[in-house]
Amino acid sequence: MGEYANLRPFPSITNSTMTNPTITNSTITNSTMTNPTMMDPTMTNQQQIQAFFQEHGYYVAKGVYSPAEVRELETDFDHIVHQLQDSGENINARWSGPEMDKMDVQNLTVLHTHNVQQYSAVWLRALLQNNFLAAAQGILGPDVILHHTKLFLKPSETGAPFPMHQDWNYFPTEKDSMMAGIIHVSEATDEMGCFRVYPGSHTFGRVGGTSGNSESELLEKHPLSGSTPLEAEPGDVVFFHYCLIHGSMPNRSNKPRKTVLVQLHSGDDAVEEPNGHPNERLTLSGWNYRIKRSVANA
Ligand SMILES: O=C(O)CCC(=O)C(=O)O
Repeated sequence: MGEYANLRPFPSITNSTMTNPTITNSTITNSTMTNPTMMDPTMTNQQQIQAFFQEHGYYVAKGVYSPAEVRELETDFDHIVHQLQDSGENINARWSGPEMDKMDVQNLTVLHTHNVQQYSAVWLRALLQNNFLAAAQGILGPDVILHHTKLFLKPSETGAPFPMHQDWNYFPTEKDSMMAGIIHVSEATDEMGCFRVYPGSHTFGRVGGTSGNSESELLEKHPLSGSTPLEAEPGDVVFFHYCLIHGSMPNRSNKPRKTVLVQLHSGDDAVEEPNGHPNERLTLSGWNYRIKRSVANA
């Protein structure tokens, strides 16, 4: 990762002593996922996260979820995948377009669903976990709103790539605060098709034609092959701004890449309407200053 490597491992943040109960087979067990203590006591670190993010457009938060939490998350990740496979629905979210046509990827797949929190309480609690929220607050401030989540399973050897693109094309927000945190349930090495970025490219702002589905002058100059791989371990979260140019290579390894992307914006921002993308509008911390009765009632 060279000069763009993470500043330092994510610090441990005091956890609330209150744990959430999970009901499994009629017995109540305590989940390892904890409730958020809203503000991170290590403010210095939040300022460092914000400074790094503002300059580079991304931040790799190390060890956000403990090994015990990752085990729970992986169990429910796999459960969701089995339910998807049993559903008979089309669950292959491989992209199309000229950039994909240039790569020989017709037989590759990426398994996908939106909104893992609609399947699993463990995943719902993961969005409220202390370290995750503290890092998100470092970037967005105290008010953090969930837009949607996305599960991606890139199967071993046949995992599809994502062409380079900017995400603002899909759900532009009035103040451009929208960003994502990719929760890594498995490791993601370069060979496994880890997330790749052009550091600092978020400073270009919104550039037209960068959805990744069509030819683009900017994306021609920023090919997947020249991007910086952000390798990650289970429990790490890669945050990135929605104007950052990003994508990923195929998974050519013998291990599956398992991630859940969490799309977030600040509480004083809102998606420009009309917009048909799934939007949960869930306040994960602080306040949503933009919600209205007519929207909440819809
Ligand atoms: O998970 C990845 O490798 C990339 C996902 C992505 O680019 C996206 O969902 O916008």
